[in-house]
Amino acid sequence: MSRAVLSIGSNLGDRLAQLQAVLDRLRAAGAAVVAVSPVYQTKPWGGVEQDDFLNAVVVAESSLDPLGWLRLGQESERAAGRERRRRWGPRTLDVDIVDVDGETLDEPELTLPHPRAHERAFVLVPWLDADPEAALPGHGALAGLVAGLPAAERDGVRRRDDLTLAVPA
Ligand code: A4P
Ligand code: MG
Repeated sequence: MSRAVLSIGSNLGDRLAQLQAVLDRLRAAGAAVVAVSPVYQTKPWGGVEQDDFLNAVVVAESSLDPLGWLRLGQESERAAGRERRRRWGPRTLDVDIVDVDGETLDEPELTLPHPRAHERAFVLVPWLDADPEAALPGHGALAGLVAGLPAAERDGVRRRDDLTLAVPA
C-alpha cells in the first residue's frame, strides 16, 4: 500500500469539473481517497500572465508505486484534453505528485518530493487543510512552512467555500 499526496490545478475550461474528474478517476482505478482539501482560487505561479487557477490537494492510497501514481495523474491530464504548450502556462489540468510515503527520487520523469512544493502556497495551504499533521520530506511540518511563506505568496491563495469537490462513494 502506498499513500500519495497529489496537487491538482486547472485554469482553462470547466476548472471545477476537471478537478472532480481526477477524484472520479482515482476511484475508478481502485484508489481510496483519504482526504480532499477545500478548493482554492490561486494567482498563477511562475510569471506567465494567465487566468487564476483552481487548486486542491488530494491524499489517496492504493497499491501503486510512485511511477504508477505519475501515470495515473498523466491519464487524468490527457482525459482533460491537456496540451503541453508552455512551461507554467495555462492548462485544463495539472496533476503533480507532491509526495509518496516520504520517498525521495531524483529523475527527470519523477522527482519526489515535488521540487517546488515547499515554496508554493497553492500546494501547502490546501494540503495543510487536508492533513494538518503532515510534513514535507526534507522541509518539515506543513504548519511551519505555511507560516514561513512570504506574505505575497500566502495572499495569492483564497479559499472558495462556494466550490466543493465530492469524494466518490
Ligand atoms: N515530473 C517530474 N517530477 C514530477 C512530479 N513530482 N509530479 C515530470 C509530476 N510530474 C513530474 O511536467 C513536466 C514533466 O515533469 C513531466 O513530464 C513529468 O514526468 P508537465 O506537466 O509536462 O509540464 P509543466 O507542468 O508545465 O511543468 P512543470 O515544471 O512540472 O510545472 P509544474 O511545477 O507542474 O507547475 N500556478 C497556480 N496558481 N496553480 C497551479 O496549479 N501549476 C503550474 C505548473 C504553474 N503555475 C501554477 C500551477
Ligand atoms: Mg506538472
